[in-house]
Amino acid sequence: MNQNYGWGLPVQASSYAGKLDGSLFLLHGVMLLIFVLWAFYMIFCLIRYRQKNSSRALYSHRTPLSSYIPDALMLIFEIWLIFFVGIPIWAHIREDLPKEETSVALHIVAEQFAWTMHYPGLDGKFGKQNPSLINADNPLGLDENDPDSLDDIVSVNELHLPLGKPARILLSSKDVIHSFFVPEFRIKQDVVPGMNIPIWFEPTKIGQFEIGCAQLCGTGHYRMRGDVIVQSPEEFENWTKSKTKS
Ligand SMILES: [Cu+2]
Repeated sequence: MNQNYGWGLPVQASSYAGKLDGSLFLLHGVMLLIFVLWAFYMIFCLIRYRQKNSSRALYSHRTPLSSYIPDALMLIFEIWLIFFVGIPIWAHIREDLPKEETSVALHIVAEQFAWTMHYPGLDGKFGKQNPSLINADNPLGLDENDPDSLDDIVSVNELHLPLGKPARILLSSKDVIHSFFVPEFRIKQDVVPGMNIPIWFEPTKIGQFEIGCAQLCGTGHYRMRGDVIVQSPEEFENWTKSKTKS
C-alpha cells in the first residue's frame, strides 16, 4: 500500500483525481512564477535605487494607473481560477452523481471505530434495518424477516469495488462525526449523525487503498481504518457471490 505514497501527492486512483491535482498544480505553478518575478524585481530595486549621492526620492507624486496592472492581472487570474476551474471541478464531484443503473450502490455506516459497508445484494434492494436488532453479529440491525435483507452483504472495514464502474455511496453515522477519507481517490467527506450524505467516485486503478477517518472521533480514532479493494469486474462478482448467504 505504501507505494501509493511518495514525495508528491498520493497515486491518482479515481476519475476526478487528475482534475483536482491539475488545479492544485496550476495554482502553485502560478504562485511560484509570481514569487520568482517579485524576488527578481526586489533585487533589481535594491541595486538600482541603493543609497547614493543623487537627488532625493519623491514621495508625493501620483501613482500611475499602469502600476495597478499586476494587481489587475492577479485578480483576473484568481477570478478565472475560482469560477472556471475550481467551481466546475467541485460541482462535478458534488453534483454529477452517476446514474443508478450503471453504478455500484452501497451504504457506509461509520461508528466508533469502524466502517461498515452495506451492499444491497443481487436484488438491488437494501433490507430493512431496526436499531433494536443491532448486536455484535448484526452491526446494522438488519431485519432477517424482510426478504430484501436476505441477500444483503455486510462487510466491516473492507470496501470491495469493481474497476471502471462508479460507486454511489450514502454515508451515515451511528454516533459522532467521522470523516470518510481515501487520499488516492481525492475524496474526503464528513459523516454526520442524522444525515445521509451522498458521495461518488470511479476507481481507475486495481489495488488496495486505505480508508482513514479524518475527523477526531474518540480515543480509538487512530485505529478507525479500513481498506478499499478495487478488483476486476469478474473478481468483484466472485467476491459478491462468495458473500451472498442464500
Ligand atoms: Cu472516526
